[in-house]
Amino acid sequence: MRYQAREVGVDGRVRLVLEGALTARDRVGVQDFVLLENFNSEAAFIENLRRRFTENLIYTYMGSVLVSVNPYKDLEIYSPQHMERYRGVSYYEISPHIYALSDNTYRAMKTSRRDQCILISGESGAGKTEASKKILLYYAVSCPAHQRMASLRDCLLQSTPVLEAFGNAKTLRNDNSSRFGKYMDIQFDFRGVPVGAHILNYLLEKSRVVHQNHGERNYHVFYQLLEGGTEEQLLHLHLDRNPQKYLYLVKGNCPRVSSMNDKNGWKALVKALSVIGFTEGEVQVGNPLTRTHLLGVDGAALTEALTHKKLTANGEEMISPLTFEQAGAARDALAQAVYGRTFTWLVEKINQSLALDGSSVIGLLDIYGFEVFQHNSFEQFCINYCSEKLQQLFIELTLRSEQEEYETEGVAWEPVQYFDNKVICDLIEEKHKGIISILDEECVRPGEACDLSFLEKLEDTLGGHAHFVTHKLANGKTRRVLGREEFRLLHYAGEVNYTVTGHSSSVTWCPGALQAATQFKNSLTKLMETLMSKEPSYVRCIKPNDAKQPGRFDEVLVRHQVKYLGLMENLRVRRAGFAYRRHFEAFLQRYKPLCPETWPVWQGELAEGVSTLVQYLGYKPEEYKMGRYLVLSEYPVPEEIGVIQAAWRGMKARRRARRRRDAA
Ligand code: AOV
Ligand code: MG
Repeated sequence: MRYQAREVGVDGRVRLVLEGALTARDRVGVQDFVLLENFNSEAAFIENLRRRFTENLIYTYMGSVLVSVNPYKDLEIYSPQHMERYRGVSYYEISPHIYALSDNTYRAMKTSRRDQCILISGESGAGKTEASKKILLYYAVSCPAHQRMASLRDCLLQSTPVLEAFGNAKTLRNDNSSRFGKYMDIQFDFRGVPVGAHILNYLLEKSRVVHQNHGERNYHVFYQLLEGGTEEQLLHLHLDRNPQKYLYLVKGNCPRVSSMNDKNGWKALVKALSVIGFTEGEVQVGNPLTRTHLLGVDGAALTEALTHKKLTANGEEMISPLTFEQAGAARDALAQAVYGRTFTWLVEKINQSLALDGSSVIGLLDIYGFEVFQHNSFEQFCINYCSEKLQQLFIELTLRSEQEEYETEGVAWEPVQYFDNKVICDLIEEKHKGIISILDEECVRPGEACDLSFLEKLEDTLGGHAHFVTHKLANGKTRRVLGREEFRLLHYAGEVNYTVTGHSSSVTWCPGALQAATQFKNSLTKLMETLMSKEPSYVRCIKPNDAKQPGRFDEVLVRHQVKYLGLMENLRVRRAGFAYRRHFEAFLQRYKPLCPETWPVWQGELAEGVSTLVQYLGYKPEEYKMGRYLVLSEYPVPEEIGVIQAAWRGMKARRRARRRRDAA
């Protein structure tokens, strides 16, 4: 079986394309991995990615999945002219692009009236947030809009600089790393006009507010304010311009990032805040780490609260002073809480400015990507757990259910093997014996629960699990590579050592993590349900090197990602299978105008009508399969809107001609 892409001509007929592109294939590779001759070879897969990357072709399809490699440089491919070019065209007519995926998702929503979602995954720095911004831009700029909606469009676009200023920071992996998860529903009315949006945010990394690892920064907004704020603003806030003067900004010893301009960042933030509708007053007191009067509390009372604790002994209340460390921890906890609430408040305000329900939805998911540092704490644990869940969803939807469907449909099928990371998700979230359950139990235990007893409990319950390792070996000896306060998880994307003791007493697992983990687990479960209820499209982002450099394609690094993302398995399922499927009835209903035998009504058996139609459309026998209830095909049956419209146009023209003839 030879695989070739096809396009739909104006006459509605499917034609083979790529004849021209084939001559250039040697240089630029194939634009869809499904077209790879040697599709079982990982080397060929990576070579195809490399060739395209070298030619600045960062996007490649795998059926309807878009694979994207971070170019680490600005490419001139995102202009309004490019948007125009991708509007209404099918995947195979033009070079792969994030706009093509956005446009196809949009049209699928309009024609099928089913809610859609776009899932963007990949490790930290792979390009998820950039991809999500391009998609948002596409919808804001190229969807039809009416005058009233101009302000919505602005709010939609301006929500990004606000959330990035407060929720992104420089890490060792990414200069603009998202430290919160974001799911945005974009609401469309029945005409396909964007009318509103809603943002859900997930667990912000709060420990960063009080501590940064070497070479990392606190949230962008602090540096932006100090660099870009006017003299008056800084005076009002009692701030000094030099970030190195602040305990909360010096820990990473990294006040500047070469790829960032904090001054411009501040300008963009101020503009965005005013577009969204924040008042001047709100913007003035928005900075949480300043003096007490800005918090609206009495300074002396706050000092008292941060340096003393209330005890009850023998029914009597006593006030006793805290130690220096304890008071520091209390201050840190307060700073984190204030920052966390400020962030939640920002999201709420943004949501108010966007609120309006439509009749259908496109959901956009951009979360933190898998990350490994020298020191990994509770927050990395949550981030990597989230990444596991998203991978699980991908497996569930593309590998498992797809294969199960062939079975139900009675289509002959050679199963494709894949690594199912459910085993790791269970290890983390299972009731009673998962890591989160154990953490919860340890945290609520009366007496002084401590991080090390939590680790012991983990060892007792999970020792021997294939994906969980501590320094203790089964034979009673010690594994040297792991410390006594660490455990290692073998994640789908790699090994990570987690330290259970905090780097400061306010960032420990117990009791700092109490409730946070369970809450996070519950909100992720809900998110997965939301996503499952929609029709998904995927962007799989790949990071080409660890140096954040343009033009560098590190094969070892890329191979590792291709492996753990399950791209080869995904390709095998695509190649062997049929990416597109429709119920007989829906299929006939939609396409019957294309064929004289099925138009205006098909009287016979549904399956027979579908066969007639498919053959008329020029499909070869090996290109589609008839299941029990579904027709399955390799490629979407004629690009929907274009074809149907062409058919209707043709019919109308014929009718007009007939009328003219009759009149004459
Ligand atoms: P991430 O979202 O996947 O990481 P980003 O989207 O922030 O990664 O990308 C990291 C950096 O790579 C960006 O700041 C850009 O400099 C560059 N980049 C990514 N995509 C493109 C592109 N299409 N064109 C040009 N440059 C790009 V994290 O948020 O850390 O998981 O938590
Ligand atoms: Mg990001």
